[in-house]
Amino acid sequence: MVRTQVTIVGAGPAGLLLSFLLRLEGVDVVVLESRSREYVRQRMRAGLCEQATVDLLHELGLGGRMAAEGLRHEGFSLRFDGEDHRIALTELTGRAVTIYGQQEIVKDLIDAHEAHGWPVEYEVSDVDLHDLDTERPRVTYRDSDGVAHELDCDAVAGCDGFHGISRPSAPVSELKVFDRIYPFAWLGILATAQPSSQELIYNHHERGFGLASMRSTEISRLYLQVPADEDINDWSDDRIWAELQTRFAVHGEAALNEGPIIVKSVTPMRSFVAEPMRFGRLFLAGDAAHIVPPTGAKGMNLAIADVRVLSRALTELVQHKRSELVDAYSDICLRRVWRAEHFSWFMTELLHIDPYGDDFSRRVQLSQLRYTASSRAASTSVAENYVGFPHD
Ligand code: RFL
Ligand code: PHB
Repeated sequence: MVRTQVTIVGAGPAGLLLSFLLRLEGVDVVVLESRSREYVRQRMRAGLCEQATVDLLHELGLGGRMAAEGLRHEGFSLRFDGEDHRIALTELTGRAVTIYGQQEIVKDLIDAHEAHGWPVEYEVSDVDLHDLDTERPRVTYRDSDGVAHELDCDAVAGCDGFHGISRPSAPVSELKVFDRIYPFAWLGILATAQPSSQELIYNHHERGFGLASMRSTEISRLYLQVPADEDINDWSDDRIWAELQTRFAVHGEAALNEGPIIVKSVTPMRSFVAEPMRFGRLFLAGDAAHIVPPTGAKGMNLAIADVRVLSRALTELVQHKRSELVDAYSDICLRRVWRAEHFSWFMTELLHIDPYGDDFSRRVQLSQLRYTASSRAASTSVAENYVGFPHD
């Protein structure tokens, strides 16, 4: 049995940032990750960082590459009826967002760990959590060679994403779950093609929603609304480009630059919250506790906000034996989580075509789009939520 203070399950953005913050405070940490180092560094996910996320990474000395390679965006476009309506984020809120891939943040965090000599255990299996309702929980697992280990700790941070083992380790009766499954998914591609616009385009079209994002001035990241059970094999590259050009057309003209597709995948859409984000000495953070549909670009930003609160709470608990902050952890985080849940749901409903919608829902949707685009009050509300709220 090995003694540590905090066991972190999962080395995505939540787990790695929590490990970084706790280790800066001198807390003893073990990080367990089921995937390989290479897989974690390459996994393609989010792209958009809120101002508070960017500020935090700079504060921690982790923002060097982001400052050089990230793209600061001061607005985005709502496109419907083939016309663009700019949401002037910075003019309306004084803040901006930054395009910088989640896997770049993950790489920066892994590089920082390695520079400090802080280990992460990759390719572990059979992670199991025990005695979570006591002050000395235990974690058992097998390392990459299949050798069994046992950790004795003060707290476990469940940062293992939506499909991890942490949330299901709490008794079903202790967590209340809220969720919504949408009748559509996103087909996402990464293409070697210059973005056709300097800003993101959220495009509402009668054939379905589309999003034109980017990873750099040379790489486009594009998404299409497709049915929930869509098979990626039904989408040849030609079919994807044809559908994108139809949905993004301006006055009937093709409006996107095309290029070779490097990656394509289908992502289901859901909203999900587990309350509270704690059971005994198990603390859930990031996607392990909540999921938002990607339309609001909130998932990774929420994960980062959670672990910022959690790192302070766990430091107080394990270094100073004070439990006020761990007791407040779930309530503090859930306020931000539910704001993001509402905004992500709102943006999803605003922009997608509901296959079960009727003429009434279509008319009110179009009215809300026009109102969002034309009213300063409505666009300010969207902009304020989109750039995100300051950390507590
Ligand atoms: P992650 O990233 O899923 O990391 C969890 C880690 O835990 C590991 N793991 C385990 N390890 C040990 N034992 C087990 N039993 C384990 N089970 C799992 C996994 O291998 C993994 O390494 O969760 P985390 O850290 O909470 O981070 C959350 C974000 O990844 C997620 O919210 C975002 O990607 C969501 N998201 C977006 N968020 C934004 O803020 N802005 C965006 O622009 C944005 N766009 C998106 C997105 C997510 C998308 N997809 C693919 C779901 C766009 C898309 C298409
Ligand atoms: C992305 O670039 O992957 C991205 C950007 C904005 C979103 C979702 C995804 O709302």
